[in-house]
Amino acid sequence: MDLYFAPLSCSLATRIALYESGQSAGFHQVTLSTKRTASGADYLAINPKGQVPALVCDDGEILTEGSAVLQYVADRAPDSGLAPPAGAFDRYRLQQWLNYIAAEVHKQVFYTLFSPAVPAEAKTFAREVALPARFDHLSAHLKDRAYLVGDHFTVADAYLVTALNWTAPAGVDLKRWPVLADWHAVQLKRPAVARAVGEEFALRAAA
Ligand SMILES: N[C@@H](CCC(=O)N[C@@H](CS)C(=O)NCC(=O)O)C(=O)O
Repeated sequence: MDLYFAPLSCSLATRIALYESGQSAGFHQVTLSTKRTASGADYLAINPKGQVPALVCDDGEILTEGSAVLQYVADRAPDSGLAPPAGAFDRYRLQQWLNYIAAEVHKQVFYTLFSPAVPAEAKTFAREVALPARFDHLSAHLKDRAYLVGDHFTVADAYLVTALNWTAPAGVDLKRWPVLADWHAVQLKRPAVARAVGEEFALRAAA
C-alpha cells in the first residue's frame, strides 16, 4: 500500500490507522498548493480530485475519500479492532461517526475556517454557531465514554484526533470543551498516535 498524504491534514488519520494496526505502507508527501508529490510527480494523475488521502492498494486500485480509506485499512487488519466487522450494528455506528466528522466537523467547520476562499461571514458562522454545536454534541457523547464507538479505539477516533489537532491553528480554545480537551490529550499519548503526529509535525516544520 502507498499512502499519499499532506502533513497534519486529514490523511494523518490513515497514518494513525496504519501504525495502530502494525501495517506497513509507503508514504508519499503531496504539496497541495502545487498538486505535486515530493518526487515531482503530478498528484492529479493519482487523484484527479487533488485531495489527500489517496491509497494505492497492492493490486493497483486507487482508493480516495478518507472514510473509505480508513475502513479499507481497518478491514485489512481485522484483529486490530479498528473497525467493527461488516454487518455488525457497530459498523454502522462507525460510519455514522466517520460521516459526522467528515461532513459536519472537517468540512463545515474547519474547511470554512481555513480556506482563504470562504467569505468572512461564513467563517463567523462556523466559529460561533457550527463549531460549538458540533463540539457540544461530541462532548455529550464522549462524557461517559472512552471512544466514539464501542469500548476500544477505532478509525473514527483516529479521524477525530486529527480534526481536534486543527483547533489550535484555527485559534479555537479546546479547553472550552473540557471533555474533548481531556479526550484529545489522552489519545495523543497513544504510542501510534504520538508517533504519527510527531512525524508529521516534523515534516510540516521542514516544509
Ligand atoms: N472528501 C475528501 C476531502 C479530503 C480533503 O479535504 N483533504 C484536504 C486536506 S485535509 C485536501 O486535500 N485539500 C486540498 C484541496 O482540496 O485542494 C475526503 O473525505 O477524503
